Amino acid sequence: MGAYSGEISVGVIGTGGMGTRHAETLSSAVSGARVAGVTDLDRSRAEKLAVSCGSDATVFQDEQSLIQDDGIDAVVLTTPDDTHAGLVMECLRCRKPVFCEKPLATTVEDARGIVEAEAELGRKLVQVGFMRRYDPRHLDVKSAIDSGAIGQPVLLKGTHRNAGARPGTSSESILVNSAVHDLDAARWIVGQEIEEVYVRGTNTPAAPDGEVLDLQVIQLALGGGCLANIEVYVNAGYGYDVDLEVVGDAGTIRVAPANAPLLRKQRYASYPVEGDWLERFPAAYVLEMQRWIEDLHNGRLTGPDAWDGYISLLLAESCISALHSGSREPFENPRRPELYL
Ligand code: ISE
Repeated sequence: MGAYSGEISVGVIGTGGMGTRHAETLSSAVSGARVAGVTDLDRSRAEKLAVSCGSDATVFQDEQSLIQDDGIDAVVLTTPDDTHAGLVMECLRCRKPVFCEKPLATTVEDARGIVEAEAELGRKLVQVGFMRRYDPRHLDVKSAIDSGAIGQPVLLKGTHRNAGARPGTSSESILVNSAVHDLDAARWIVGQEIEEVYVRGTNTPAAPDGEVLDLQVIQLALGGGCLANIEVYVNAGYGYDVDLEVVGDAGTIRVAPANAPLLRKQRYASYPVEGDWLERFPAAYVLEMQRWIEDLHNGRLTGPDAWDGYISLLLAESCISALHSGSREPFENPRRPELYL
């Protein structure tokens, strides 16, 4: 990694919403990189994306041939969650930097395997797509906390609502697929590690499946004395909504309410609500890709790493235990290998 002689040739695996967004960002909004390869099970979609990137991108037969190709310097991985770990391991085997959409894996064992393999290599090659860390509205909150503007953080209040659950959603997958964002954001924004989790869930009338606990309330205790209360609701219906407020002993700070201006009309004041994460986080996705490419040129990754991905899955697993047991679960933070200190 590092010392690329010219533009970094990126291969994009998966051409759904996220893969398409990252490919378009790389080819139109980010300097120092180009989309050199694309692959997807749906070949015609991959062909369309290669053309729309306006480059001479190769459409690869499958993920392995893209990762192994000498013309590909780095990989963006946006396939279904349960394929991430195997493909990240293949990137590590080929010594290729990989930007992996969250979650890093779907099991703690697979995530630990990635951390061990990377630590063995002795250099970071993996970044995880926790894009809230690049969202200007979240970054404003983080800067205010870091500058001491609200004093000592004592409570974090989070909301994470999806308009509708995707087919096949289970109570557990909500924690692995969605809540990993909130677990990561909590650690990142207050700079404290989580030490205890407690989760309650309910099956709301909006849930298509009578068993799934589609609204979950996660309570956390963090090491520095801060508590957290986070709602994750995947059938909110009205739109996609991510909100965060941190209460400190000298004030509180909350992410700015919208990407759009406040409209006052017919005795109502309103902001639009986005439909999904692609609409809510456009700036974050550009900053995340731009920074990743700059870091690759500089030879040092600075974004959320395999360790963060691993910890988020360990936490999700503790949340699953808490959901099943109905009890508070202590969370013991494992010792970081030197690479992640
Ligand atoms: C989705 O997969 C995402 O990655 C979104 O960022 C997240 O907010 C949503 O809950 C997930 O389902």
